[in-house]
Amino acid sequence: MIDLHGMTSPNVRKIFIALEELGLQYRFHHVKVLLGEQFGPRFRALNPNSKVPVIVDHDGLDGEPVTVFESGAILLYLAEKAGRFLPSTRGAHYEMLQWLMLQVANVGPMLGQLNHYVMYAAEGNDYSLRRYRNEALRLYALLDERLADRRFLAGDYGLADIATWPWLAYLERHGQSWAQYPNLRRWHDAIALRPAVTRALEAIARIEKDDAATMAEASPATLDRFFNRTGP
Ligand SMILES: N[C@@H](CCC(=O)N[C@@H](CS)C(=O)NCC(=O)O)C(=O)O
Repeated sequence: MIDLHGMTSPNVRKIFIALEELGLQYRFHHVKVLLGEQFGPRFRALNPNSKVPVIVDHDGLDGEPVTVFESGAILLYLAEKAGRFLPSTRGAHYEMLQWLMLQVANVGPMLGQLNHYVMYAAEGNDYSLRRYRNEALRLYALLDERLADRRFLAGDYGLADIATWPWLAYLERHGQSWAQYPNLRRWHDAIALRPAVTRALEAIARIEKDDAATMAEASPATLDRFFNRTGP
């Protein structure tokens, strides 16, 4: 059994999708990040970086319980556990890793920063907004270009696609239209039709009320801490 600690954010969605795709049994534990639960000693024992997602596999690869944080590392762990989504040739393996790393190092952080400046930063953010919007648009264009002559980001459908797909939910909120990115749209819509993705989205919908309840409870002070406006 695998315990997944998280909320409904895109980095956690990746893990829901992977668990469903790989047919691994899991239980979900909601972490109240808007209230600062990730900074407490119980959560920091799982991830000293105070971020979700985290998994605890009680039946780890070496027969011992294992804890894994960082969504990219979790995806690789789950793929190894299930013996799927790991390409068999070295060339294909590194091609997959490149696009997985590109998601973890670029798509997530840049789109995440743009979300922050579009949705939450009220004052004095023209420079930041412009910078992150330009980076996000560059990445949307890069993904669209990559998908011009292939169905998936790296070989067959796999970890790079699973990692990237949840982030595309923000494309329209970032002022973009799907018509601008026809290849990305085809890829996005094909993945949305996968039964495992439907199951993952159903599981996520069931916990949306927990995120909403946490948001309702959050105070200006807990939000300041969550957004790291006041420093460590
Ligand atoms: N690089 C990390 C990023 C994880 C991350 O940023 N998680 C956010 C939610 S999507 C979080 O836990 N935020 C709480 C906080 O920053 O205090 C990963 O891919 O797992």
